[in-house]
Amino acid sequence: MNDLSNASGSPSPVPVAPDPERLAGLVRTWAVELGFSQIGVADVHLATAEPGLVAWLSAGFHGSMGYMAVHGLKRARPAELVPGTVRVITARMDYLPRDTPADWRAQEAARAAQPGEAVVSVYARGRDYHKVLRARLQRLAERIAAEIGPFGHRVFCDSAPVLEVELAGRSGLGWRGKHTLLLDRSAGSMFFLGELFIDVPLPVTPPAEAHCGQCSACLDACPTAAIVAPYRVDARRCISYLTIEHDGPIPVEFRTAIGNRVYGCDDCQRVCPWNKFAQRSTLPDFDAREPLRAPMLLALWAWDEATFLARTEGSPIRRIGHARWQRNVAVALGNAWRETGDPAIADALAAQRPGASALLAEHIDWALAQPPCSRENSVSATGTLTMPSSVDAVTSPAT
Ligand code: B12
Ligand code: SF4
Ligand code: SF4
Repeated sequence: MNDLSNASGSPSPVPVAPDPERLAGLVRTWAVELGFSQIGVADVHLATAEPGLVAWLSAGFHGSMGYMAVHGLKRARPAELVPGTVRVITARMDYLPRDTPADWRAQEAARAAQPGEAVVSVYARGRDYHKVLRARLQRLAERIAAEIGPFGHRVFCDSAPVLEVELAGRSGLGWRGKHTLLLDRSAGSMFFLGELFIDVPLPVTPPAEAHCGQCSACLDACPTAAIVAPYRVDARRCISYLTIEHDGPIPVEFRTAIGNRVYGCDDCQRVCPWNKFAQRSTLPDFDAREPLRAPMLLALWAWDEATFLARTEGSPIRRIGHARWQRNVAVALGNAWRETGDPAIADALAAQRPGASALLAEHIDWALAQPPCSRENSVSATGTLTMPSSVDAVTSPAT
């Protein structure tokens, strides 16, 4: 099996598929067998996407995601990234857990409004998608090789400078919504994207028609106004960036809006009318793991580093590390403290203040400084009316 980037020895001629149409049909069948919902074939000419990428970077919308800037326009030039590439097989895989109820969007909205509960983005409740998609794309490549012989290829899933949404859109996997994600009439947007760069000239598949129309639900719903205009996301404002990608303190201006989201955000997708049609995964991999299905904030706050590592084994959450995780939970607890006035929250925050890192200590202090709702009428994280047990913990956190 050749890897385009690692080809060694004398250059082999670009293989020509015996019958490109027939091969494309076979690839489609194998992809579905491997758990993909749809595949397309894109060419490698993304020149018209370059000005948008440049404008986004120039505006500084990537924030501290240095990896978005460092490769420059290579991100829009697949044949520069992997010489020899003439086509990109694009693939999408649905990720709603198999037991997702019909009213999942209403249930997610309800959870987001429960301050004592923690919300982990739906995509991150099961196995790390990078591993799932890459392994299955590799198996797809092996089946192609078994049919046509060795060919140049390389698989990607959110792992390299690749304009994944652009490639998928051009090859008909859906249209770009105003929130910038790809969506499809029969599948909404709750799917991941992956690619197989190949040196085989398969026939390209045409783009899909856009169906956002006059809708602006995603822009209106974004808690931090991160979708600054249709098709433009300022990542620095996005809760997904702030809770996952961003290291260091979360800017104070966004902390209240983060609410109880401790990892990622689904709001712009949850409100999208097309996600009525979002599909369940056919694989068990994305089933929600128990500690992340419907966690309470105080339970997550009690995780020490060893517990964090054990509970997030094989999950995408693991890569943010325990320090960022605690930072996120502290913000959510601050919001819960303000909303509920539940003294158990203030006590738990104060208990971790001694010995906290400078980063965490600052977030705990912020959380404890939130003006809690009326003490007389406060509702605890467990839903019962309550009175504070420790006002000291609120007004003078242990230092
Ligand atoms: C960086 C990144 C992020 C960043 C920035 C998001 C963004 N919109 O760029 C952050 C951390 C915020 C993020 C969040 C999320 N992400 Co993300 N992310 C990526 C990543 C790695 C690169 C995206 C990228 O190239 N951005 C660069 C900008 C330039 O691209 P763009 O926004 O698509 O913009 C195009 C146009 O809109 C236009 N444009 C944009 N801005 C501007 C500005 C001006 C002035 C002009 C003229 C034009 C213009 O030009 C661009 C080129 O055509 C991709 C994986 C990949 N390698 O592609 C995943 C990816 C896009 N993310 C994904 C997911 C699932 C998410 C989240 C839903 C996760 C979550 N639940 O928390 C959220 C959704 C937030 C959102 N509304 O975008 C999936 C999306 C799958 C799908 N159905 O589309 C991807 C494809 C990963 C994957 N392999 O599945 N993500
Ligand atoms: S993921 Fe959340 S914060 Fe980011 S753009 Fe969508 S709604 Fe806004
Ligand atoms: S919410 Fe509306 S505007 Fe946003 S992506 Fe969905 S259909 Fe398009």
